[in-house]
Amino acid sequence: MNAPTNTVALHRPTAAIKERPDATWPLADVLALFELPFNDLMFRAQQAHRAHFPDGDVELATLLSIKTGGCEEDCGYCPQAARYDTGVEAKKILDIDTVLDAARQAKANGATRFCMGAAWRSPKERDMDKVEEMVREVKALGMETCATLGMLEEGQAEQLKKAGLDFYNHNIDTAPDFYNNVISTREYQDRLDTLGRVRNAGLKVCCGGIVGMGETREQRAGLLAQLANLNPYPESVPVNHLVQVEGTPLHGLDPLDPLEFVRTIAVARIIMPEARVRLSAGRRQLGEAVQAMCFMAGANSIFYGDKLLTTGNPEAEDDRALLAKLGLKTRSATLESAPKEACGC
Ligand code: SAM
Ligand code: DTB
Ligand code: SF4
Repeated sequence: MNAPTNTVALHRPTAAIKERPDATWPLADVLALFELPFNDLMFRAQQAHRAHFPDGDVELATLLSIKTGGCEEDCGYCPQAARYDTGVEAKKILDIDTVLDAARQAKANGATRFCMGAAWRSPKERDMDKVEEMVREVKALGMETCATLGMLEEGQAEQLKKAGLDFYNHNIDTAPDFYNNVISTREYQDRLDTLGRVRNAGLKVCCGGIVGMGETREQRAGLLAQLANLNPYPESVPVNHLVQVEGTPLHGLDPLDPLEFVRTIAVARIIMPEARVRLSAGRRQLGEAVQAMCFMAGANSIFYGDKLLTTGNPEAEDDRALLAKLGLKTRSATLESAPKEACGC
């Protein structure tokens, strides 16, 4: 597979996100955006997108499951929870060479960020040594690094930062008042505490959620308000469309109206104008036309590669064809993530 050639340099680093003095998005205002006529919402989202991302480029992030299945948590959407019979086998943590091969491949295919995911409630100390080595080595390839390992204890975020981690992904998943319908083995506050540790360690925050889990529109607004009112809001916001996996409690729900998914992206763009809004899980089910509307609504990042963690993603080749068809450029690697010897300074 060849890397996409239509790349542009990113000239506005995410570090430019400023501290905001206070929470600025009351739930009622976020809900009012959701309730705008569709074209008015899209127009406002486009204005925000063009003002903050004039190049209109799309970031490509590749995911790898470094530790699959057997998780002790009960997240109702997740095929990796040991308690649900989903056919996902529990595996040991991958060895470093396997991870590096995947990262090299991702880079050769044009991805700028490599995200390592583990089916853990939280990482144990013996896991941390291995993950730190992975982060160090992937970073040395000149890629941005991201990890999602579950809740972090005091000190662990600093360890990851020291190893060269750029982003930590930890999702709040849904609105506070819907959360207990989906997960019982950890609290909303636990997630916020981990996000606080990630910020304090100087890592960039990747935090989003899932829609299509049976929540109301108000609860979708509640999820986005919670994200936008984090101070500062996340640099990366993955918006996942629930992938319904047989054996999980959320399998068999009525699917979300695709236009409501597009609205969710548009509202995220308006209220977190400088964030990379990532069209995440569920793209296969959305199809090309809905994805195109999501890009119009301000999505500017995708998970790129034939697999997410355990479920399917569009083929990389199909994504390249879709981006080309829409005339969308991809983001090129930043100097910040390039290896020191390659930057000539
Ligand atoms: N175990 C860690 C944790 O829960 O933080 C990291 C991996 S976990 C799989 C990362 C995120 O993937 C979840 O927080 C959730 O938002 C998303 N996810 C998991 N299963 C999903 C599904 N079936 N559909 C959509 N998103 C999903
Ligand atoms: C995120 O928000 N979505 C990704 C990533 N962060 C780790 C995970 C999606 C997982 C979809 C289900 C699976 O493939 O197991
Ligand atoms: Fe475990 Fe993460 Fe899946 Fe929850 S989302 S069951 S913590 S792997």
